[in-house]
Amino acid sequence: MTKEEIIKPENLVYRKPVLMNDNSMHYCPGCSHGVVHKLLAEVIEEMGLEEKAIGISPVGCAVFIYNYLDIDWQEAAHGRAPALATAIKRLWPDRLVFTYQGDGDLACIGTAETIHALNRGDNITIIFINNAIYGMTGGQMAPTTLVGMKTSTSPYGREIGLHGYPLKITEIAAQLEGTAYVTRQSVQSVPAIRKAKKAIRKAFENSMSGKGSNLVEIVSTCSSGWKMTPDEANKWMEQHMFPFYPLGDLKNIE
Ligand SMILES: Cc1ncc(C[n+]2csc(CCOP(=O)(O)OP(=O)(O)O)c2C)c(N)n1
Ligand code: SF4
Repeated sequence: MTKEEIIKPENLVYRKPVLMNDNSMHYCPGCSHGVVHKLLAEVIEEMGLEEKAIGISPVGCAVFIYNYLDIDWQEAAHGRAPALATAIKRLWPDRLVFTYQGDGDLACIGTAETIHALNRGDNITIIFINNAIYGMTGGQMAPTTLVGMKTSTSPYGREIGLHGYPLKITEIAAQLEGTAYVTRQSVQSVPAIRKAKKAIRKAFENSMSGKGSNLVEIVSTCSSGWKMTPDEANKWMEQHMFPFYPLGDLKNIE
C-alpha cells in the first residue's frame, strides 16, 4: 500500500509543505520566523510556483532561511534585498521574486532601498518581519522599537527626546505610487495565521500579474530578545505592539 493510500485525504489533518525540508530550524522557541516560513512554503506550493520562486534572504536571524525552504535563494548584503529583488525581477520577469527581511534590515539599514524599490513599482513582494528589535545581534533598539520599550541599548526604555519616534515604514509604503498592496498581519493565533497566509497569497498574485510592488508586514515576537516566554511575548505583542502597529490592509489596489 502506498503512503497516499494509507493517508486518506479525508483523514489528513495536517501535511508539512513539501518545500519545507527536514533540517531543524535554529530559531528560539516561540519565534515568529518559523511560522512565516511555513506560510511561504504553503502559498508557493498552492500557487504551483515551486520552480519559479526566487527569495532574497536577509541578514539577521532568518539568514539561514535558504536552509529550510527548497526554492531558489539569493543572499543580499544587509538592507540591500529590495534592490537585488528589483534586478532579479527585471532579468526574469516571469519569476516570483520576494525579499524576506527583519525590521533592522528593512527599516534601518535598508530604508533607502526599501522605499525606492517599492516606489519604482517593480512587481516584487517584500515580507517584513517586525519584532521591534535587532534579534540576531542581541536585542538592540531598532527604528521600530516602541516608546518606553527596553532593549539592550535602551535599558531605561526608548525615549522620544533621545531616540526619536518609532518608524511606521508600512504606512510610508502605502503612500508610495508604486505599491499595489500594503498590509500588516501577525501569526500569534490560528485566525491570524490564516489571514497572514491570505495576505501573502494576494501579494504573490499581484507580483505575478504585474500590479506593482507589495509589502506584507508581519508584527512578530522575539521571545529571547524581549526576555519573555513565548506565551508572554504573544500577550505583550497583542497589548503593546498592536495598538501602535494596527493590523489590516493599508492599501489594496484591485
Ligand atoms: C551593514 C551591516 N550592519 C550591521 C550588521 C550586523 N547585523 C547582523 S544581523 C543584525 C540585526 C538584524 O536584525 P533584524 O533585521 O531586525 O532581524 P532579526 O534578527 O530581528 O530577525 C545586524 C545589526 C551587518 N551584518 N551589516
Ligand atoms: S533571537 Fe528573536 S528573532 Fe532571533 S530566533 Fe530568537 S526569537 Fe527569533
